[in-house]
Amino acid sequence: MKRIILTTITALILASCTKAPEPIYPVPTAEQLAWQELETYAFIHFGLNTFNDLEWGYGDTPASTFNPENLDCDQWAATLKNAGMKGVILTAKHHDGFCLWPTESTDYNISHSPYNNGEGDVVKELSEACQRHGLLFGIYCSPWDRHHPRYAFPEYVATYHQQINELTKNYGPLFEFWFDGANGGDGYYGGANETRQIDHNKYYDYQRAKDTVLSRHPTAMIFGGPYQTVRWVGNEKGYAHATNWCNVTENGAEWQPAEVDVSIRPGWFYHKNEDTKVKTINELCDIYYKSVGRNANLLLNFPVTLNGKIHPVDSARAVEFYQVISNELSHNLLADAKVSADDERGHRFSVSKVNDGDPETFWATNDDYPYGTISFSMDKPVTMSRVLIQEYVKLGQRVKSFNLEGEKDGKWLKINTYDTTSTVGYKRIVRFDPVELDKLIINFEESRGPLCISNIEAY
Ligand code: FUL
Repeated sequence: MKRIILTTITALILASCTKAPEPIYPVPTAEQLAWQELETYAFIHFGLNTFNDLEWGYGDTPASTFNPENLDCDQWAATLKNAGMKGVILTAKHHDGFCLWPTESTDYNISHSPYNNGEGDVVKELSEACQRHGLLFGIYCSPWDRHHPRYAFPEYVATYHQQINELTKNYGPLFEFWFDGANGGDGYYGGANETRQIDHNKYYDYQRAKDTVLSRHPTAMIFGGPYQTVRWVGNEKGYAHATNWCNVTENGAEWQPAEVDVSIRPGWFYHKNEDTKVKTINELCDIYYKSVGRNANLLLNFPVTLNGKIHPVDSARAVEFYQVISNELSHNLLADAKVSADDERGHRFSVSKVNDGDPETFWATNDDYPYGTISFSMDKPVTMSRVLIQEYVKLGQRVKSFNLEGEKDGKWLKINTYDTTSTVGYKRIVRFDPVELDKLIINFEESRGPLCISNIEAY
């Protein structure tokens, strides 16, 4: 008896010492991973364009036209919070050059507008509202400046860095800094009214900009420019590609997760004639599944209106969208299922780790087994239409393709998903027509190395 106990204990110790798979590079930094876990946050486009029915102000619109009558950043923050957003990024300065804070770098700013008798500071108001409502705060400060007389010359670069300096110094913690990719072209430029071109990778001194941001906000992500830590998904329509690697390309050297930026209306800024064009719940849900469900973050834009509030239609739509998604993904049908797999890397990485609710544990296969089949047996049949999978990406993104099958009363079924079943990454959600099953089978067909799967859910 004693010997049996000892042998069992030794076996358990050996099993728990099994080594984790070697990482497959690149892997995320802790900050990038924390950012990926945010999943959804908001954009606010607001500025002179709002008051002049423009998307890209030329840079000559008078500062006096900025005049929101009932600006209410608490209304923005409360709305966004109710829409499940984890943070908000504000256009502190758009391409027209107008600054929403009383900067010392240019007169073209809010203190020369009638708002609050020239005493206003929208960046401050929003950053404080975010703190009150438990939202993270981020800043968009356009590198391109169609107002500044010395844009494209060295003087403007100094002005731009002064702006970055003020914005990173005076408005509390930032979770993301946005360097927009639109650069150079025609503009007012202090009355020159001409076209100016620059080499954006060189002209702005992005190295210094990155150092300024990160020295004060070490956990912030940088969007855009040559030192970005997160990347543009490549369109403004609200979807990530069906095959979406965080390593940019499958063998890319750097971890750069994608951000999907899209507006709840056709435009980024408010236009009255778009009041009837707010995206529908179905469109917003589809955007969610094609962004968050495809291993990307969703940056959903709200164009604040002329009265300084998020429009009631946009606000109701966003909150309802959040409720629909939360309902769809509220009751995990696999939580109590019995799990088995055709390969497992010892006890520490056993298959039961995929539904233990702990993101730090994961099921791993052996080094010579870069694939695997996992099955979930339910006590009684359940109807499902979504499967959610997460890789343990601290060891790299691995899965290249998978497929879904099921069983009902011993009869095999193929599950045809609407969404492609290729890469997984931090999170993948695939949709299909509701199907009743007593067993769900996931075949991971191809992977860059042994599987490391931390979580699987079904709804
Ligand atoms: C683009 C800009 O040109 C648009 O106006 C908007 O700000 C969008 C988020 O990025 O590059």
